[in-house]
Amino acid sequence: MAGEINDILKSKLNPEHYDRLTALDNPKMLRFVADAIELTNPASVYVCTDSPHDIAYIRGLAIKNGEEIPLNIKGHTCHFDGPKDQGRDKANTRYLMPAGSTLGESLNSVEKKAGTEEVRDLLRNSMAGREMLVCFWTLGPIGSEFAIPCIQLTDSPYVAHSESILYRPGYEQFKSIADSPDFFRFLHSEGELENSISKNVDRRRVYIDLEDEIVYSVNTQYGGNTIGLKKLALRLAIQKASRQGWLAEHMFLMGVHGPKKRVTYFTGAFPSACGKTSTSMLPGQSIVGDDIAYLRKKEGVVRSVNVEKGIFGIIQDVNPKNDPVIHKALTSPMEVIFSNILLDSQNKPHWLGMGCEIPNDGFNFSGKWFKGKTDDQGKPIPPAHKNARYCLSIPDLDNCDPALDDPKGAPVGGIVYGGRDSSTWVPVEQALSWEEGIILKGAALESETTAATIGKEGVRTFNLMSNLDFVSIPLGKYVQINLDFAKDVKKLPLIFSVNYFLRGKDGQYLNTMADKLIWILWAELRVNADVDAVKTPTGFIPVYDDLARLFKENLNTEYSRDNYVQQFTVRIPENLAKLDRVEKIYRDKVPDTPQIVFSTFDEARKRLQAAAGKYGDYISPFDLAEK
Ligand code: SPV
Ligand code: MN
Repeated sequence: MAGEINDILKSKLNPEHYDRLTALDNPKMLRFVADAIELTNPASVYVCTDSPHDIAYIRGLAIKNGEEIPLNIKGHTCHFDGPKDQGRDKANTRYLMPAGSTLGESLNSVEKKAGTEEVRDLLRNSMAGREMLVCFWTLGPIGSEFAIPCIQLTDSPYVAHSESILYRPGYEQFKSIADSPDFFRFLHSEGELENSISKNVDRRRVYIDLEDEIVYSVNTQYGGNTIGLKKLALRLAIQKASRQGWLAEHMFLMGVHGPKKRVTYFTGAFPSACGKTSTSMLPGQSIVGDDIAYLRKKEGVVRSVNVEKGIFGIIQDVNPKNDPVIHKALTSPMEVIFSNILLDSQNKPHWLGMGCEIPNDGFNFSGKWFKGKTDDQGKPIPPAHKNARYCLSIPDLDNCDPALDDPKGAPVGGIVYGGRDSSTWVPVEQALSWEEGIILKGAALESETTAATIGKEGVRTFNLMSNLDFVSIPLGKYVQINLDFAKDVKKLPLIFSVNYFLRGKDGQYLNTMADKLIWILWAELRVNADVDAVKTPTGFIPVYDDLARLFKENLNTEYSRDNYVQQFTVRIPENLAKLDRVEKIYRDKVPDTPQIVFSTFDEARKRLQAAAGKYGDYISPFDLAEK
């Protein structure tokens, strides 16, 4: 180790922690830590190993410094982010790009030298008077080909505590990589605090250095901006995957339970707050992961892992009826961090849609809260934020799938793309082929914005593969890589779209929340060739009788022919308008769009026009079923 690095480490680490760090003997890692110490100037440095003692220390620190409040149930704590720090900050999240190179205008970037200087200036002395935590975690199952070692430096014990719940340990894993330079690095500081929240959110930055695989994050606490291994790592992983021929996706991974105890694994990509977690938690099914999956090909089979082992999920609408498994976990003694909920005077958490009355006062992200409280613009402050979350470990759930820690990953039978679409897509549909699935389902995905990101809600936005916020390569290349992933696969996963948010003429939702179970069970039957389907201009949809049976058997409800017609009518004008909108984005903003994208749009358009000529603009599925 270079003398200078050693001197820096010795100046801030006591002998025990110095020994812990240097036991890893990885020059690149030691240099990173020393540089961050010099830059952020912490009062002390704590090196966290995988031991329960160290995790308990971090948790205790979060409580001691006021970032977490212990609640009445054993293992439960609560954390608040500031009123202006309640979601991912897309505008201030940028890729550091070397001068002259670009990712295209759809992705936010800043010139690397200037951007690095800017973010390092904000990080300078940011840890003064505080302890730097040095944590090691692993993305993916330990010892697997999917695994990526990571180091997180942070002055927020809340961030480190969340990571201990969400990720597999990495200290011992780091020993096994010896002096390899191949790992992700994250440096985070919450910056100056006021009442335990980041004060200078106007200077919040999340800067991603794809070349050096480092992410800097400063002046923020919200998990999506700070938890390195979550969306910060996903952006690095997409770039890495593109070089190595695998996929890093914003996807759940779940076991769907078919007839005769058959389990078929599905991945599913949905934009934030559009039903991804609730799908992976459906009753009778088993969860591997709810947010980020890596996919690789092994001997002609697509296999996938959850890179996490926990859930940082939206708590709104979690209630005994909609999400019994999560609800039970949130009311049982186990490790849970609630964030941005309402705390009552008994230190009990409350949230929107929890299925019972919410108190008229308490404490929330705005401080002391009372019914009728307004913000600085006179807008009512809700009791709990719409993006309030819970953080817990999947092995603590009753429905944890045994594949969670399988180093080989689970074989993928189906891939689902879903968005918040009030007008166009039917509730479930199988793509006509892999190419059509990637292009007309994944790459054409649009969704109405939600509270998970800062900005206006309900705006229809293009969001290819539900991954636009995280893609770190030119978009055309990303689509091509997805198309090419089919090469050498013996049995391709089937691709489906789902839409839980379709509305009728009266503006009412056409489905209940429970219906999504039926769509995924139908998809499972399709993957296993157990049911026929109706061919429409946009894909294969269920036959009425199959749905009626699935509704009866699984939800004990009568599924009427009228429901089927309303939900599965092919809406030609809406589909054509959607193709036009999305095509325009590719033509105007994605110069490297593969030609096949345009030809596939053309074919889809022709099919829609031909069908309209024959049956009219709104085509009942029964008309097509008879053919
Ligand atoms: C999402 O917004 O997609 C999440 C939560 O999963 S986070 O990215 O951490 O904000
Ligand atoms: Mn997500």
